[in-house]
Amino acid sequence: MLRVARSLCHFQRAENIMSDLKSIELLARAERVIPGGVNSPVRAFRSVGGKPVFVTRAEGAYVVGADGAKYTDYVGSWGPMILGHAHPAVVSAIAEAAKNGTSYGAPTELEIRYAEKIIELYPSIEVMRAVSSGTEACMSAIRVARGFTGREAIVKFAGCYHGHADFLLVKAGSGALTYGVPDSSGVPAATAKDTITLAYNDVPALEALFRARGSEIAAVIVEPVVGNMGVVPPVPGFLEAIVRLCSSHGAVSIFDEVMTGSRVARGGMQERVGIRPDMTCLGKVIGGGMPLAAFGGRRAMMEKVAPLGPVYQAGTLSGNPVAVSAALAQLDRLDAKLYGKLESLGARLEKGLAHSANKHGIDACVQRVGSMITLFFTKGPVRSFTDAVKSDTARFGRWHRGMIARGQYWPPSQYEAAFVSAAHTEADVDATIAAADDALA
Ligand code: HOZ
Repeated sequence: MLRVARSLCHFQRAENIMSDLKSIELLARAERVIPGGVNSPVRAFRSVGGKPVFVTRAEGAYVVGADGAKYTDYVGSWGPMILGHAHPAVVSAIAEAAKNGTSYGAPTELEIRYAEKIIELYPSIEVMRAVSSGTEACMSAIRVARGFTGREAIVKFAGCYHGHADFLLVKAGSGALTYGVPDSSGVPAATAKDTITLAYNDVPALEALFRARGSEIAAVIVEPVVGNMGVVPPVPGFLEAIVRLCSSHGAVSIFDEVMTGSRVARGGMQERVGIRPDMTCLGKVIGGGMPLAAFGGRRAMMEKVAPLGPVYQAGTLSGNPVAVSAALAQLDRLDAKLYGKLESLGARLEKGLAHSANKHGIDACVQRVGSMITLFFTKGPVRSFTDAVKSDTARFGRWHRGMIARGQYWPPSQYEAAFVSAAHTEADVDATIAAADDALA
Protein backbone atom coordinates (compact mmCIF):
# COMPACT_ATOMS: atom_id res chain seq x y z
CA MET A 1 0.00 0.00 0.00
CA LEU A 2 2.74 2.35 1.07
CA ARG A 3 4.74 1.49 -2.05
CA VAL A 4 1.76 2.27 -4.26
CA ALA A 5 1.30 5.60 -2.46
CA ARG A 6 5.01 6.37 -2.87
CA SER A 7 5.01 5.59 -6.56
CA LEU A 8 1.88 7.69 -7.04
CA CYS A 9 3.66 10.48 -5.26
CA HIS A 10 6.68 10.15 -7.59
CA PHE A 11 4.35 10.04 -10.58
CA GLN A 12 2.65 13.23 -9.42
CA ARG A 13 6.05 14.87 -8.89
CA ALA A 14 7.24 13.94 -12.38
CA GLU A 15 3.96 15.21 -13.82
CA ASN A 16 4.42 18.56 -12.08
CA ILE A 17 8.01 18.93 -13.20
CA MET A 18 6.79 18.33 -16.76
CA SER A 19 4.19 21.04 -16.31
CA ASP A 20 6.97 23.48 -15.57
CA LEU A 21 8.30 23.04 -19.10
CA LYS A 22 5.10 24.36 -20.65
CA SER A 23 4.89 27.13 -18.02
CA ILE A 24 8.52 28.05 -18.69
CA GLU A 25 7.69 28.47 -22.38
CA LEU A 26 4.71 30.66 -21.50
CA LEU A 27 6.79 32.70 -19.07
CA ALA A 28 9.36 33.47 -21.77
CA ARG A 29 6.54 34.67 -24.03
CA ALA A 30 4.88 36.66 -21.23
CA GLU A 31 8.15 38.35 -20.25
CA ARG A 32 8.34 39.98 -23.68
CA VAL A 33 5.05 41.83 -23.16
CA ILE A 34 4.34 42.04 -19.40
CA PRO A 35 6.83 43.25 -16.71
CA GLY A 36 8.39 40.09 -15.26
CA GLY A 37 5.77 38.13 -17.20
CA VAL A 38 3.16 38.72 -14.48
CA ASN A 39 0.39 41.19 -13.75
CA SER A 40 1.25 41.38 -10.05
CA PRO A 41 4.74 40.82 -8.60
CA VAL A 42 3.92 38.16 -6.00
CA ARG A 43 2.88 35.80 -8.79
CA ALA A 44 6.40 35.75 -10.20
CA PHE A 45 7.98 33.05 -7.95
CA ARG A 46 11.29 34.94 -8.14
CA SER A 47 11.67 35.11 -4.37
CA VAL A 48 11.40 31.32 -4.09
CA GLY A 49 13.76 30.66 -6.97
CA GLY A 50 11.13 29.00 -9.11
CA LYS A 51 8.99 29.67 -12.15
CA PRO A 52 5.30 30.51 -11.93
CA VAL A 53 2.76 27.85 -12.80
CA PHE A 54 0.56 29.20 -15.59
CA VAL A 55 -2.96 28.20 -14.65
CA THR A 56 -5.46 27.02 -17.23
CA ARG A 57 -8.40 26.23 -14.97
CA ALA A 58 -9.42 25.63 -11.40
CA GLU A 59 -12.11 23.67 -9.62
CA GLY A 60 -12.82 23.15 -5.95
CA ALA A 61 -9.55 22.91 -4.05
CA TYR A 62 -7.40 22.47 -7.14
CA VAL A 63 -5.74 24.48 -9.88
CA VAL A 64 -4.51 22.97 -13.12
CA GLY A 65 -1.25 24.08 -14.70
CA ALA A 66 -0.47 24.66 -18.38
CA ASP A 67 0.45 21.02 -19.00
CA GLY A 68 -2.56 19.65 -17.17
CA ALA A 69 -0.86 18.88 -13.84
CA LYS A 70 -3.16 19.32 -10.86
CA TYR A 71 -2.14 21.15 -7.69
CA THR A 72 -3.87 21.40 -4.33
CA ASP A 73 -4.32 25.14 -4.04
CA TYR A 74 -3.58 27.16 -0.89
CA VAL A 75 -3.31 30.49 -2.72
CA GLY A 76 -7.04 30.67 -3.48
CA SER A 77 -6.49 33.72 -5.71
CA TRP A 78 -4.80 35.32 -2.66
CA GLY A 79 -7.86 34.91 -0.49
CA PRO A 80 -11.19 35.35 -2.27
CA MET A 81 -11.97 31.70 -3.04
CA ILE A 82 -13.37 30.68 0.34
CA LEU A 83 -15.86 28.26 -1.26
CA GLY A 84 -13.20 26.84 -3.56
CA HIS A 85 -12.90 27.49 -7.28
CA ALA A 86 -15.80 27.54 -9.73
CA HIS A 87 -18.44 27.00 -7.07
CA PRO A 88 -21.59 26.12 -9.08
CA ALA A 89 -23.74 28.78 -7.37
CA VAL A 90 -21.19 31.51 -8.04
CA VAL A 91 -20.62 30.43 -11.63
CA SER A 92 -24.33 30.34 -12.32
CA ALA A 93 -24.87 33.77 -10.72
CA ILE A 94 -22.19 35.16 -13.04
CA ALA A 95 -23.70 33.52 -16.12
CA GLU A 96 -27.21 34.70 -15.28
CA ALA A 97 -26.08 38.27 -14.56
CA ALA A 98 -24.01 38.47 -17.74
CA LYS A 99 -27.11 37.70 -19.83
CA ASN A 100 -28.46 41.09 -18.73
CA GLY A 101 -25.34 42.95 -19.81
CA THR A 102 -21.98 43.20 -18.13
CA SER A 103 -21.77 46.86 -17.11
CA TYR A 104 -24.09 49.87 -17.20
CA GLY A 105 -22.32 52.65 -15.32
CA ALA A 106 -25.70 53.31 -13.71
CA PRO A 107 -27.18 52.33 -10.36
CA THR A 108 -28.88 48.94 -9.93
CA GLU A 109 -31.06 47.24 -7.35
CA LEU A 110 -28.34 44.60 -7.03
CA GLU A 111 -25.98 47.20 -5.57
CA ILE A 112 -28.51 48.05 -2.87
CA ARG A 113 -28.89 44.38 -1.95
CA TYR A 114 -25.13 44.11 -1.83
CA ALA A 115 -24.69 47.15 0.42
CA GLU A 116 -27.49 45.89 2.68
CA LYS A 117 -25.77 42.52 2.94
CA ILE A 118 -22.40 44.04 3.83
CA ILE A 119 -24.01 46.29 6.43
CA GLU A 120 -25.80 43.27 7.93
CA LEU A 121 -22.49 41.38 8.22
CA TYR A 122 -20.50 44.38 9.52
CA PRO A 123 -22.53 46.34 12.09
CA SER A 124 -19.77 48.98 12.29
CA ILE A 125 -20.60 49.97 8.71
CA GLU A 126 -23.58 52.28 8.38
CA VAL A 127 -22.93 53.35 4.80
CA MET A 128 -20.60 51.80 2.21
CA ARG A 129 -19.41 52.33 -1.30
CA ALA A 130 -18.34 49.61 -3.74
CA VAL A 131 -15.00 49.87 -5.56
CA SER A 132 -13.01 47.46 -7.70
CA SER A 133 -9.96 46.55 -5.58
CA GLY A 134 -8.58 46.54 -2.05
CA THR A 135 -6.11 49.24 -3.10
CA GLU A 136 -8.98 51.54 -4.02
CA ALA A 137 -10.85 50.71 -0.81
CA CYS A 138 -7.89 51.69 1.42
CA MET A 139 -6.91 54.72 -0.62
CA SER A 140 -10.49 56.00 -0.52
CA ALA A 141 -10.99 55.32 3.21
CA ILE A 142 -7.87 57.38 3.99
CA ARG A 143 -9.12 60.21 1.80
CA VAL A 144 -12.44 60.19 3.66
CA ALA A 145 -10.62 60.21 7.02
CA ARG A 146 -8.51 63.18 5.93
CA GLY A 147 -11.55 64.99 4.55
CA PHE A 148 -13.53 64.31 7.71
CA THR A 149 -10.84 65.36 10.20
CA GLY A 150 -9.16 68.08 8.14
CA ARG A 151 -5.82 66.52 9.19
CA GLU A 152 -3.11 64.98 7.03
CA ALA A 153 -0.98 62.55 9.05
CA ILE A 154 -1.82 58.87 8.88
CA VAL A 155 -0.41 56.01 10.92
CA LYS A 156 0.29 52.55 9.58
CA PHE A 157 2.25 49.59 10.92
CA ALA A 158 5.41 48.13 9.39
CA GLY A 159 4.69 45.00 7.38
CA CYS A 160 1.02 45.81 6.87
CA TYR A 161 0.05 46.16 3.22
CA HIS A 162 -2.89 48.33 2.26
CA GLY A 163 -2.57 48.22 -1.52
CA HIS A 164 -0.27 50.23 -3.71
CA ALA A 165 -1.44 53.83 -3.30
CA ASP A 166 1.63 56.09 -3.01
CA PHE A 167 1.17 57.16 0.60
CA LEU A 168 0.58 53.55 1.75
CA LEU A 169 3.67 52.07 0.10
CA VAL A 170 5.73 52.88 3.18
CA LYS A 171 7.26 49.94 5.07
CA ALA A 172 4.70 47.88 3.18
CA GLY A 173 4.27 44.10 3.30
CA SER A 174 3.15 41.64 0.60
CA GLY A 175 5.01 41.79 -2.75
CA ALA A 176 6.71 45.03 -1.68
CA LEU A 177 8.36 43.19 1.21
CA THR A 178 8.93 40.00 -0.80
CA TYR A 179 10.87 41.94 -3.42
CA GLY A 180 12.68 44.24 -1.00
CA VAL A 181 10.85 47.44 -1.97
CA PRO A 182 8.79 48.20 1.17
CA ASP A 183 9.42 51.88 0.38
CA SER A 184 8.76 51.87 -3.36
CA SER A 185 10.66 53.93 -5.86
CA GLY A 186 8.40 56.40 -7.69
CA VAL A 187 6.67 57.58 -4.51
CA PRO A 188 7.37 61.30 -4.06
CA ALA A 189 8.88 62.08 -0.64
CA ALA A 190 6.22 64.77 -0.22
CA THR A 191 3.48 62.12 -0.57
CA ALA A 192 5.01 59.75 1.96
CA LYS A 193 5.98 62.38 4.54
CA ASP A 194 2.57 62.31 6.21
CA THR A 195 2.68 58.54 6.72
CA ILE A 196 3.97 57.63 10.16
CA THR A 197 5.03 54.01 10.63
CA LEU A 198 5.08 52.13 13.91
CA ALA A 199 5.78 48.52 14.86
CA TYR A 200 2.76 46.20 14.78
CA ASN A 201 1.55 45.17 18.23
CA ASP A 202 3.48 47.99 19.95
CA VAL A 203 0.88 49.68 22.15
CA PRO A 204 3.34 51.87 24.12
CA ALA A 205 4.72 53.34 20.87
CA LEU A 206 1.21 54.13 19.67
CA GLU A 207 0.33 55.77 22.97
CA ALA A 208 3.51 57.84 22.87
CA LEU A 209 2.79 58.97 19.32
CA PHE A 210 -0.73 60.08 20.21
CA ARG A 211 0.60 61.93 23.26
CA ALA A 212 3.08 63.80 21.09
CA ARG A 213 1.09 64.37 17.87
CA GLY A 214 -2.50 63.29 18.53
CA SER A 215 -4.04 66.45 17.09
CA GLU A 216 -2.28 65.95 13.70
CA ILE A 217 -3.43 62.37 13.11
CA ALA A 218 -6.28 61.84 10.65
CA ALA A 219 -6.35 58.04 10.81
CA VAL A 220 -4.74 54.84 11.98
CA ILE A 221 -5.03 52.03 9.44
CA VAL A 222 -4.33 48.44 10.47
CA GLU A 223 -4.71 44.88 9.26
CA PRO A 224 -6.50 43.43 12.31
CA VAL A 225 -4.65 40.18 11.58
CA VAL A 226 -1.68 40.84 9.33
CA GLY A 227 -1.68 38.58 6.30
CA ASN A 228 0.88 40.51 4.31
CA MET A 229 4.05 39.71 6.27
CA GLY A 230 2.78 36.19 6.78
CA VAL A 231 0.03 35.65 9.33
CA VAL A 232 0.62 37.77 12.43
CA PRO A 233 -2.25 38.02 14.92
CA PRO A 234 -2.74 41.07 17.12
CA VAL A 235 -1.68 40.78 20.76
CA PRO A 236 -4.55 41.21 23.21
CA GLY A 237 -5.32 44.91 23.65
CA PHE A 238 -3.62 46.13 20.45
CA LEU A 239 -6.75 46.63 18.33
CA GLU A 240 -8.64 47.99 21.33
CA ALA A 241 -5.85 50.55 21.89
CA ILE A 242 -6.07 51.74 18.28
CA VAL A 243 -9.82 52.35 18.49
CA ARG A 244 -9.59 53.93 21.96
CA LEU A 245 -6.74 56.31 21.07
CA CYS A 246 -8.35 57.35 17.78
CA SER A 247 -11.62 58.03 19.53
CA SER A 248 -10.07 60.10 22.30
CA HIS A 249 -7.97 62.19 19.86
CA GLY A 250 -10.57 62.75 17.13
CA ALA A 251 -8.82 60.46 14.64
CA VAL A 252 -10.44 57.77 12.48
CA SER A 253 -9.72 54.08 13.16
CA ILE A 254 -9.64 52.05 9.95
CA PHE A 255 -9.59 48.26 9.92
CA ASP A 256 -8.23 47.01 6.61
CA GLU A 257 -10.15 43.75 6.45
CA VAL A 258 -9.46 43.17 2.76
CA MET A 259 -7.89 39.83 3.69
CA THR A 260 -9.65 39.00 6.97
CA GLY A 261 -13.12 40.23 5.98
CA SER A 262 -15.57 37.29 5.88
CA ARG A 263 -12.47 35.07 5.95
CA VAL A 264 -11.79 34.70 9.68
CA ALA A 265 -15.52 35.10 10.47
CA ARG A 266 -18.61 36.21 8.53
CA GLY A 267 -18.14 39.70 9.93
CA GLY A 268 -14.34 39.66 9.78
CA MET A 269 -11.86 40.07 12.61
CA GLN A 270 -13.99 42.84 14.11
CA GLU A 271 -16.67 40.22 14.74
CA ARG A 272 -14.15 37.83 16.34
CA VAL A 273 -12.81 40.44 18.74
CA GLY A 274 -16.07 42.38 19.22
CA ILE A 275 -14.64 45.77 18.21
CA ARG A 276 -16.26 48.39 16.00
CA PRO A 277 -13.77 50.54 14.10
CA ASP A 278 -14.86 53.85 12.56
CA MET A 279 -14.21 52.63 9.03
CA THR A 280 -13.56 49.29 7.33
CA CYS A 281 -11.96 48.31 4.03
CA LEU A 282 -13.09 45.08 2.40
CA GLY A 283 -12.15 43.02 -0.67
CA LYS A 284 -11.27 39.45 -1.63
CA VAL A 285 -13.96 37.15 -0.07
CA ILE A 286 -16.65 39.86 -0.16
CA GLY A 287 -15.97 40.20 -3.91
CA GLY A 288 -16.80 36.56 -4.71
CA GLY A 289 -13.63 36.15 -6.81
CA MET A 290 -14.46 39.15 -8.98
CA PRO A 291 -12.85 42.64 -9.06
CA LEU A 292 -15.06 44.00 -6.28
CA ALA A 293 -14.18 45.63 -2.96
CA ALA A 294 -15.76 48.15 -0.61
CA PHE A 295 -15.13 50.75 2.04
CA GLY A 296 -17.56 52.08 4.58
CA GLY A 297 -18.16 53.13 8.13
CA ARG A 298 -19.89 55.73 10.22
CA ARG A 299 -22.58 57.70 8.42
CA ALA A 300 -21.10 61.07 9.43
CA MET A 301 -17.81 60.10 7.76
CA MET A 302 -19.28 58.47 4.65
CA GLU A 303 -21.52 61.49 4.09
CA LYS A 304 -18.36 63.41 3.26
CA VAL A 305 -18.17 61.35 0.04
CA ALA A 306 -19.30 62.98 -3.24
CA PRO A 307 -22.02 63.66 -4.31
CA LEU A 308 -23.06 64.36 -0.68
CA GLY A 309 -19.79 65.91 0.41
CA PRO A 310 -16.44 67.28 -0.77
CA VAL A 311 -14.41 64.02 -0.80
CA TYR A 312 -14.24 62.85 -4.41
CA GLN A 313 -14.23 59.15 -5.22
CA ALA A 314 -15.46 57.40 -8.37
CA GLY A 315 -15.13 54.35 -10.65
CA THR A 316 -16.55 53.22 -14.01
CA LEU A 317 -16.90 49.59 -12.92
CA SER A 318 -17.73 50.21 -9.24
CA GLY A 319 -20.63 47.99 -8.17
CA ASN A 320 -20.47 46.08 -11.44
CA PRO A 321 -23.60 43.89 -11.76
CA VAL A 322 -21.77 40.68 -12.66
CA ALA A 323 -19.28 41.10 -9.80
CA VAL A 324 -22.00 41.96 -7.30
CA SER A 325 -24.03 38.91 -8.36
CA ALA A 326 -21.03 36.61 -7.80
CA ALA A 327 -20.35 38.23 -4.45
CA LEU A 328 -23.94 37.84 -3.24
CA ALA A 329 -23.93 34.18 -4.24
CA GLN A 330 -20.73 33.64 -2.24
CA LEU A 331 -21.80 35.70 0.80
CA ASP A 332 -25.12 33.83 0.98
CA ARG A 333 -23.23 30.59 1.50
CA LEU A 334 -21.09 31.71 4.44
CA ASP A 335 -22.59 30.14 7.55
CA ALA A 336 -21.45 28.84 10.92
CA LYS A 337 -20.99 25.32 9.55
CA LEU A 338 -18.59 26.57 6.89
CA TYR A 339 -16.47 28.51 9.41
CA GLY A 340 -16.47 25.44 11.69
CA LYS A 341 -15.10 23.35 8.84
CA LEU A 342 -12.45 25.95 7.96
CA GLU A 343 -11.37 26.17 11.60
CA SER A 344 -11.00 22.42 11.88
CA LEU A 345 -9.11 22.04 8.57
CA GLY A 346 -6.88 24.99 9.49
CA ALA A 347 -6.11 23.48 12.90
CA ARG A 348 -5.31 20.12 11.30
CA LEU A 349 -2.91 21.75 8.85
CA GLU A 350 -1.30 23.84 11.59
CA LYS A 351 -0.75 20.81 13.80
CA GLY A 352 0.65 18.71 10.95
CA LEU A 353 3.10 21.38 9.74
CA ALA A 354 4.26 22.21 13.27
CA HIS A 355 4.78 18.54 14.09
CA SER A 356 6.76 18.01 10.94
CA ALA A 357 9.03 21.05 11.44
CA ASN A 358 9.61 19.98 15.01
CA LYS A 359 10.38 16.39 13.99
CA HIS A 360 13.04 17.61 11.56
CA GLY A 361 14.53 19.98 14.16
CA ILE A 362 13.91 23.03 11.96
CA ASP A 363 13.60 26.53 13.46
CA ALA A 364 10.05 27.25 12.38
CA CYS A 365 6.68 28.30 13.70
CA VAL A 366 3.19 28.00 12.30
CA GLN A 367 0.86 30.95 12.84
CA ARG A 368 -2.82 30.76 12.02
CA VAL A 369 -6.10 32.55 12.48
CA GLY A 370 -9.01 30.48 11.16
CA SER A 371 -8.22 29.49 7.59
CA MET A 372 -5.25 31.91 7.17
CA ILE A 373 -1.93 30.22 7.90
CA THR A 374 1.83 30.75 7.54
CA LEU A 375 4.75 28.43 8.12
CA PHE A 376 7.54 30.83 9.13
CA PHE A 377 11.09 29.56 8.90
CA THR A 378 12.08 31.24 12.13
CA LYS A 379 11.62 30.14 15.69
CA GLY A 380 8.96 32.73 16.45
CA PRO A 381 6.60 33.80 17.70
CA VAL A 382 6.38 36.40 14.94
CA ARG A 383 4.68 39.50 16.34
CA SER A 384 6.10 42.23 14.12
CA PHE A 385 7.95 43.07 10.92
CA THR A 386 11.28 42.79 12.77
CA ASP A 387 10.41 39.24 13.81
CA ALA A 388 9.09 38.29 10.36
CA VAL A 389 12.25 39.31 8.52
CA LYS A 390 14.30 36.98 10.69
CA SER A 391 12.82 34.15 8.60
CA ASP A 392 15.17 32.00 6.57
CA THR A 393 13.75 32.90 3.17
CA ALA A 394 16.28 30.74 1.29
CA ARG A 395 15.03 27.72 3.23
CA PHE A 396 11.42 28.77 2.55
CA GLY A 397 12.31 28.90 -1.17
CA ARG A 398 13.73 25.37 -1.11
CA TRP A 399 10.68 24.10 0.74
CA HIS A 400 8.35 25.90 -1.66
CA ARG A 401 10.02 24.33 -4.70
CA GLY A 402 9.64 20.97 -2.97
CA MET A 403 5.96 21.64 -2.42
CA ILE A 404 5.35 22.60 -6.05
CA ALA A 405 7.15 19.44 -7.16
CA ARG A 406 4.77 17.49 -4.92
CA GLY A 407 1.63 19.09 -6.37
CA GLN A 408 1.07 21.65 -3.61
CA TYR A 409 0.40 25.23 -4.74
CA TRP A 410 1.50 27.25 -1.69
CA PRO A 411 1.93 31.07 -1.84
CA PRO A 412 5.35 31.76 -3.39
CA SER A 413 6.55 34.05 -0.61
CA GLN A 414 7.45 33.69 3.05
CA TYR A 415 5.49 36.88 3.63
CA GLU A 416 2.06 35.82 2.40
CA ALA A 417 -0.80 33.93 4.03
CA ALA A 418 -1.92 30.55 2.72
CA PHE A 419 -5.68 29.94 2.63
CA VAL A 420 -7.75 26.83 3.23
CA SER A 421 -11.12 26.74 1.47
CA ALA A 422 -14.35 24.91 2.19
CA ALA A 423 -13.63 22.75 -0.85
CA HIS A 424 -10.54 21.23 0.80
CA THR A 425 -11.04 17.88 2.52
CA GLU A 426 -9.24 16.28 5.42
CA ALA A 427 -7.64 13.96 2.87
CA ASP A 428 -6.32 16.99 0.92
CA VAL A 429 -4.88 18.49 4.08
CA ASP A 430 -3.31 15.19 5.15
CA ALA A 431 -1.71 14.82 1.71
CA THR A 432 -0.37 18.38 2.01
CA ILE A 433 1.09 17.63 5.43
CA ALA A 434 2.75 14.50 4.04
CA ALA A 435 4.15 16.48 1.11
CA ALA A 436 5.35 19.24 3.42
CA ASP A 437 7.04 16.69 5.63
CA ASP A 438 8.74 15.10 2.64
CA ALA A 439 9.82 18.53 1.37
CA LEU A 440 11.16 19.52 4.80
CA ALA A 441 13.15 16.31 5.01
N1 HOZ B 1 -2.81 41.51 -1.84
C1 HOZ B 1 -2.50 40.14 -2.10
C2 HOZ B 1 -1.99 39.45 -0.90
N2 HOZ B 1 -0.86 40.03 -0.35
C3 HOZ B 1 -1.58 39.93 -3.20
C4 HOZ B 1 -2.22 40.28 -4.45
C5 HOZ B 1 -1.20 40.79 -5.34
O1 HOZ B 1 -0.46 41.68 -4.95
O2 HOZ B 1 -1.14 40.25 -6.43
